[in-house]
Amino acid sequence: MQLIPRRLEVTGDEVSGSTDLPSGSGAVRVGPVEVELHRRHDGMAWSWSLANRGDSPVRLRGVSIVAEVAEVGGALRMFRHGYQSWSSCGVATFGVDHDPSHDNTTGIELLCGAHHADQRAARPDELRSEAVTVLADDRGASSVVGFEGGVAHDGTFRLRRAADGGAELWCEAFFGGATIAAGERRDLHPVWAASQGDPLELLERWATVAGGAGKARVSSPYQIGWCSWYHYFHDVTEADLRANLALADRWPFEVFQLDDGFQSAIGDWLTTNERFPTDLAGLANTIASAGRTPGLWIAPFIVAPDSRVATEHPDWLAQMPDGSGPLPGMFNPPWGGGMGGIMWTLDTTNPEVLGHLEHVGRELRSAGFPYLKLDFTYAPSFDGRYQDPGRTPAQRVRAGYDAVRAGAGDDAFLLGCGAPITHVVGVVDGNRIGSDVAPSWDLEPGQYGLVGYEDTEPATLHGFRNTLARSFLHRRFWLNDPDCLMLRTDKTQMTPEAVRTWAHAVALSGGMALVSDDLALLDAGARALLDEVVAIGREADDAAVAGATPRCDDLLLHAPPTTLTAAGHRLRADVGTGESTLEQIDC
Ligand code: 9PG
Repeated sequence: MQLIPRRLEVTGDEVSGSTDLPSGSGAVRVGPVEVELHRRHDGMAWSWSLANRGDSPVRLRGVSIVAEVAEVGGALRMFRHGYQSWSSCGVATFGVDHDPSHDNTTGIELLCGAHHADQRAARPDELRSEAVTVLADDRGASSVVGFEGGVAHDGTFRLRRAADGGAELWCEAFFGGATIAAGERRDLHPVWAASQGDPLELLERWATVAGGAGKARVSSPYQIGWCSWYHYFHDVTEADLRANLALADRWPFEVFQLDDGFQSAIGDWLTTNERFPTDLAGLANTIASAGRTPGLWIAPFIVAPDSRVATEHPDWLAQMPDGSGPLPGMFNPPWGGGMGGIMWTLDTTNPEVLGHLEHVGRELRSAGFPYLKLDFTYAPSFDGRYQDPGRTPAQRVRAGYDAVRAGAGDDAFLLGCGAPITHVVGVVDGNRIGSDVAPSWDLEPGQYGLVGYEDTEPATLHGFRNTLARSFLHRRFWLNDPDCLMLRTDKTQMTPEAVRTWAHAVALSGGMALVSDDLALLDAGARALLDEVVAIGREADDAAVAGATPRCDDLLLHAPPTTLTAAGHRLRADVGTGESTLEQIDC
C-alpha cells in the first residue's frame, strides 16, 4: 500500500475547487485562497500555510491534501480516532463500515457535532478519523498519518472512494466556516506521516511529536481519587459527600472530587443548591481538613436558559447559524433549566465571556479547589454565530480552556472531559479518553438511544474500548483518565468478572485510578482490587513516563480490541461477556 499525494482541495462558502500539488515546495491557488506547501522527508509529510489573496473575506470549511491510496492488498482498514473524550475509537473496513453520521436517524446534527470536527454528515462511502489515522491492508502494509497539533484548527481524515473506483485519503485542515480576512495568512498544523515499521510504534511516535509541539502537560503525579458521579449521579447530597469522606480514612485517595449535582444551575458554578447547605469554600475546607485534595466538576461552556449567567448576559450566548436563537450545547433533561433540558453555549470568542470563565476558575481556586474537571467542553465547536467569526472551532474551545486555566492558576490540576482531543493538549493535566462507564458491562440492545452513536453511551465496555485504543496517549498528551473504576458488587449489574476486567484495564493503562462507589458498599475484596490496580498502575505509569506506554496488539485487527500489555502483565478480555484473563509475562 502506498499513499501518493495527488491534489489540493479547498471547500468553503465563497470558494470551492481543487488544484495540483507542487512536486516539492511551492504555492498553489484555488480562487483567492493561496496555499503554500513544503514537502518534507516522507511523501505524505507536509508543512503548509494558507492566505487569502483576494480583497474580501472568505469563509473556509476546509483545505485538504488528497492522496491516492495505491496498491492495496485485500481489504483496506482504517483506525478511526474519535473527536472528543467520549467518541469511539477503533478500526473499520473501507467499503463495509460507514461513518456513524450516516446512521444518525435521530436527525440531530449536533449529535454529529459532538463526535466529529465537522458536524455535517459524511458522504455515504466515507470513513472519518480525527487528528490521526492508520491505514492497513491485508498484506501487512500500513501508513500512519496525523496532524502535529490541533489548537489552530482540527485535522480530519476522510477515506473516500475515488473517481476511478479506488480509495483516496483526504487530510483536511478543518476550519468550520471561520472567516479568513482579505490579506490574512495562517500557518497550518503540519501533516506527519510514516509508513516504515510497526504501526503501533508509529502511532506512539506521532503522539510524541504532537504532544511535544503542543507543550503537553505530562508531569503530574499518578492520581488516585474518589468521584461522586457513578453511584449518586445527579442526586448527590452534602450528606453523601460527608459520609464517604468519613469512610475514606481506610482508602488511599489523594483527590476527593464532587461531580455534577452541587450547583444551583448549569452555568452558575459558584453557588450550591438546596442539597448542599454549605457553600463551596466550606465544602473544600471539609475535604481538605480530611487530608484530601478538593476536586470539583463544572461544565464551563454551557449554561441553563434560566441560570443567572444566561438571564443576566444574553449577549454572551453563541447563536444558531441562521440567527434564530441561542445555540444549544447539550440536551440533558435532568438538568432542567427551563427549556426541558436544552442548554445554551457560551460564545468563547467574546472577551467578556473569557473574563467570566477566568473569574470562575479563580473563584473556585480561591474557594479551595485546585482540581477541576471541565466537562461538556466540545460545545463551542458547534457551527454557529460567534462574535469573532474568524476563530475556528478549535480556537473557540481552546480559548475557553485557556481562560479557566488563567483563573485557576498554572499549578491547578485541570481534567478535560467531553474534550476535543487535540484542542486541549498543553492546557489540561489529565483528560478523559473514553465514554462514561456505568454499573453494567454493556447495554441491552433495546436500551440504546443514540442511533449511529450507540458506542458512546454509558457502558463499561465503551470505556474499556477507548482505554485500550488510546493507551498510547498517556503521558504524551496528558495523564489518561480511563474513567472511574466500578468496584462495587452490590447495586450494580456488573458481574464480579467484569469488575475485575475493567479494574485490570485501568491498571495496565497506567491512567488515573478513581473510585466512584458509595464506600459503604465496598468490602475487603474491593479494597484489595484497588490496591492491585494501584500497584500495577504505578508500574505502568512509570514505564509510560520513561516512554514505554501499554501496547494494544489487536488495535488494528478488529473493534473493539481485546488485549493490553503493560507492566509485565497481559490482559485478554472477552468483550461479549466482560470476562478476562490476566497473565504475567516476561518483558
Ligand atoms: C455529569 C457527568 C459525569 C461524567 C461525564 C459526563 O449524553 N449525555 O446525556 C451525557 C450525560 C452525561 C455524561 C456524558 C453524556 O457524562 O463524562 O463523568 O461528570 O457528565 O453530568
